[in-house]
Amino acid sequence: MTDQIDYIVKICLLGEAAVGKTSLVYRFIENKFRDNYKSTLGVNLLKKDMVIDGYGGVSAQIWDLGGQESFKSLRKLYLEGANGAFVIFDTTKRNTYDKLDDWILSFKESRGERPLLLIGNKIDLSDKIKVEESEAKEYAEKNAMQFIYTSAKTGENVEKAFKELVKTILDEVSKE
Ligand code: G3D
Ligand code: MG
Repeated sequence: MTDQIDYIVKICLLGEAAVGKTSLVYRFIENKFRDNYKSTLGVNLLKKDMVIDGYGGVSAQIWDLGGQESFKSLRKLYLEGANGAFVIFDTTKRNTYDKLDDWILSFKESRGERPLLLIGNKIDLSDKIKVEESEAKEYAEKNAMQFIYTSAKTGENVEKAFKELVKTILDEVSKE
C-alpha cells in the first residue's frame, strides 16, 4: 500500500438491483464474499487506495448506489463529478442486460464521454449464462467501453476490472 496519494478518482457503480454491485465492491476492498447482504439503502461510499503503474498512489472513491436503482431522479446527483463508472449486468439475467442502454444514457447525459467499463458478473454460474460473451463484447465495442466478465463470488477478474477502469480514467485525466 502507498502513503502518497497522487490522484483521487470518483467511480460509480451502475446497473439494476441485484446484479452484484455491492458484492463486487466488497470483494475488491475486503477480498471477501458474503451471500446474505441486506439490500443497501441510499448510497454506500467506500475508499480504496492503490498503486497504478506509471501514475503512483491513487485513492478511489467508490460510490455504490443501493436499493434505489429505479429512482432516475437520484442518478444525476449520484453521478456528479464521477470520473468514470462500471456498468454492470448479471450474466444469468437477460433483463439486466437489456437495461444497460438506460444506464449508459444516464451516465453520458451527466458525464459525457468519460470512461465506462462493462462488467458481466456472476460468471461462476456457468450453466445459467443467458448473455453470450460475443454479444456483450460487440455491445461494449459499439459503446466504446472495455468489457470484463467477473465473479464477486470467486473473485475472478474483480481486481483486474477496478485497476483497468482506474488506469483508463488516469490515461484520460492526464491528457486534459
Ligand atoms: P446489488 O448491490 O447490485 O444489488 P448484491 O447486488 O451485491 O447485493 O448481490 C445480489 C445477489 O447476488 C446476492 O445474493 C449476492 O450474493 C449475489 N451475487 C453477487 N455477485 C455474485 C457472483 O459473482 N456470483 C454469484 N453466484 N452470486 C453473486 P442474495 O442471495 O443475497 O440475494
Ligand atoms: Mg447493493
